[in-house]
Parts: sequence; structure tokens; C-alpha cells
Amino acid sequence: MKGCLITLEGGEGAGKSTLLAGLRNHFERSGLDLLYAREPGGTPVGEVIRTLVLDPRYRGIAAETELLLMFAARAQLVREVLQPALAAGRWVLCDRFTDASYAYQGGGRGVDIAYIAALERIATEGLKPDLTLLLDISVSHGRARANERGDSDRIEVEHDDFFERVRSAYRARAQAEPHRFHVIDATLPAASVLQAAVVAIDALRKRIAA
Ligand code: Z5A
Repeated sequence: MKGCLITLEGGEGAGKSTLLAGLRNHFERSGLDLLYAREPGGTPVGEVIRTLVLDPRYRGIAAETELLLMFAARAQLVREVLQPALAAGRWVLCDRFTDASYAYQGGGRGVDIAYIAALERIATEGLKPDLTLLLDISVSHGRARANERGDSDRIEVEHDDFFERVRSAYRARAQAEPHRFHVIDATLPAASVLQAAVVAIDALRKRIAA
């Protein structure tokens, strides 16, 4: 049986963590054995990279350094977790993946897309999600939600125009790959966001089973 990779993406305050908790609860009860991963992170070395790259003390990290750190963590996650799990037929739900680098480092920071595409080939060896759930929300609405959480990491302190570019990049990717992306209106109540995600995942399950 073929394993499947589902990824979760969105900007500031979109509600990924809330949705993830809802999906865990839903699929535990409905018997789909999902493996959970996150980026940057998801492996011992990836979690060290996450701590480093999000630490607000390192304001001077260059955009290219940030990009390389994201892809270093990803290269490890792909080899240590994703490839073996998918080869064993497991379903994996990953909190962010390569689309985040195109959105944040490409859109937000303005790093050349050709650099990102080259690193993608090295780090992922062609691994692409079967389904990407994109939680879409305006920057002002999302940031208002995120501000209620308190402490900000090194990327969260960026200005609104940075997050506008991130959002545009995500939306452009979703438009370019409508068969892979499922865009969810993240301003809906949490229960409706969860319902929309479950419907999309169930549709993928039916497609794979057919
Ligand atoms: N990053 C990158 O730059 N390049 C890369 O390649 C990768 C990542 C992989 C960490 O990501 C950072 O790494 C991130 C992008 C960068 N930087 N930024 N900014 P992360 O995914 O680990 O962290 P995050 O972006 O902060 O995601 P999060 O923790 O899942 O937060 P969230 O999306 O804001 O979710 P939340 O905590 O569930 O929701 C925020 C608040 O809204 C909270 O109070 C909820 O109760 C509330 N909420 C949630 N849903 C709803 C609904 N539906 N209605 C009303 N209120 C809601």
C-alpha cells in the first residue's frame, strides 16, 4: 500500500496548531493511523536547528543562511522520518514542508526561487505532498490572533509587508497546483476549519483506495 504525505501550511495566526490538535483527536477516534511531523524540526538534529533559526537573539541571520537551515532540517526529516514511513505505507501529516520555504524565504525574504528549487531537489529527492491544506487568513486578522499568544520568535517579529508577501506566495502556489492544494478559509470557526480538513483528507483516502 502506498503511503501518503499531507502537509499543513498557513501564515501567522492561521490556526495550524489548533487544527492539528483537532485532526489528531478526529483520526485517533476514526482509526486512521497518522504519523505526525513538523518543520523546521521533527528529528533530533532538526529540533536543534529549529531552536537556532527561531531564536530572536540571532536577528542578524542572513536570508540565505535561514534558507539553508530550513533545508538542512528538511533533508534530515526526509531521510530519517518521511521516506521510511512512506515506504512502509504510513500516512504522514507534516506541519509545514517545502511550500513554507517558497513562501517565507522566497516570498517574504525575496530569495531567488531558483536557489530554493535547487535545494528542494537535494533535500527532498523529489518528495512532494499528496495533499496540502493551506489555511488562508488576512495578515491583520492572523496577526491579531497570534499577538494574543505572547512571545514572538525571530520570524514572527517581521513587519506586515513581509507577511503580505508570504501570503501572496502561498496563494500563488495554491493557484498553480490546484490538484495538490486545498485552501481553507481560516477565519471560519475552528470546528468548520476542522470539518473542511477532514473532508479533504477523506477525499484523498477514497482516491487512494479506488
Ligand atoms: N518557516 C520558514 O520560514 N521556512 C520554512 O521552510 C519552514 C518554516 C518550514 C515556525 O513555524 C516558523 O518557521 C514560522 C515559519 C517558519 N514563522 N513564522 N512566523 P511554525 O509552524 O512552527 O509556527 P507558527 O507559524 O507560529 O504556527 P502555529 O504554532 O501553528 O501557530 P498558528 O497557526 O498561529 O496556530 P494557533 O496557535 O492554533 O492559532 C493562533 C491563535 O488563534 C490561538 O489563540 C488560537 O486559539 C486561535 N485560533 C485558531 N483557530 C481559530 C479559529 N478558527 N477561530 C478563532 N480563533 C482561532
